[in-house]
Amino acid sequence: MYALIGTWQMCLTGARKGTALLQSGLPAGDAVEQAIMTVEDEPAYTSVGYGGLPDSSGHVMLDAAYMDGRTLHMGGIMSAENIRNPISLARKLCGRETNCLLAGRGAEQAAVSLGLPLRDMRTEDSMEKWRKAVSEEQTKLSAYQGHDTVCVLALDEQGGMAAGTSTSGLFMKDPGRVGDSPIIGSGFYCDDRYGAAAATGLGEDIMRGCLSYETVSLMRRGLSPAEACREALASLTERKESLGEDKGSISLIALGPDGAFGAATTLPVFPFAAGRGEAAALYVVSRDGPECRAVSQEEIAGEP
Ligand code: SD4
Repeated sequence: MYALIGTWQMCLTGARKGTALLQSGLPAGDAVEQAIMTVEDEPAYTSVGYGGLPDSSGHVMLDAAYMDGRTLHMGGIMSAENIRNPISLARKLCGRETNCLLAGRGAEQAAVSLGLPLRDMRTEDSMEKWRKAVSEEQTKLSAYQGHDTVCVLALDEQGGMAAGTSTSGLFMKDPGRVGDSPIIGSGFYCDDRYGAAAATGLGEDIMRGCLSYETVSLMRRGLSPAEACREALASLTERKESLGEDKGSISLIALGPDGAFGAATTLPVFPFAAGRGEAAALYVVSRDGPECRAVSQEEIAGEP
């Protein structure tokens, strides 16, 4: 059985490429990398890769990670500029005994020494949005304003699992700000004995609950991927509410070693792409009802 799940509607084309690779017997890592690269290369998706939205100083700074569920090795980059495909660099760093998580200039230098292409990730459109935000003195930062992380989890026919994330983080973030996406246990986790999980939303909140590790840990204790997502999310949001905070903007996806998938969200609608033994299709889950359901593209037109 092969399976794949990825965050947001923007992931659908990449997710379909990923499920096609899995169907042809390729490893989970290839499917994760291909699915995420497809989103990174598309400038219309302004939250990931090329055309990503800049930080407050006008630089597109990227966070990404990759984890191999067989070895528990991870690789990642954070606050890194000019990396054409952050997921590919993260995957290449995975497996190193040391120096697997690189920040800033070091990540850029690693891309060069590993023979990966660099690219100016700014587009006219992304710089226009930045200039407008500067002129309007925009200071409030929030997730989900056209700003979402692509997270992909895959299971291959051999039982191997992998997880990946890629994002340009919050629009107008402070220079050097890092979210959950390259942080193991928060933005992603993958252990092919129990399953994989990943998060999108406000990284500062996601990290408080180590939500991806928590989700996999609940799967280890026997919860289904959907139950584990709901339980991990509820435990953090209840705690936040007990502190007088709102639930925040958080969504979780998870995949089990049997190919079962699930998701949970604090949003009215959280779209994702998934396929179990078949090509990926679109699904949604809502904070108002726990069940994930298949939807058509028309039904969720206008959603991220
Ligand atoms: C971050 N989690 O940098 C990312 C952003 C995101 O929906 O996923 N926004 O905090």
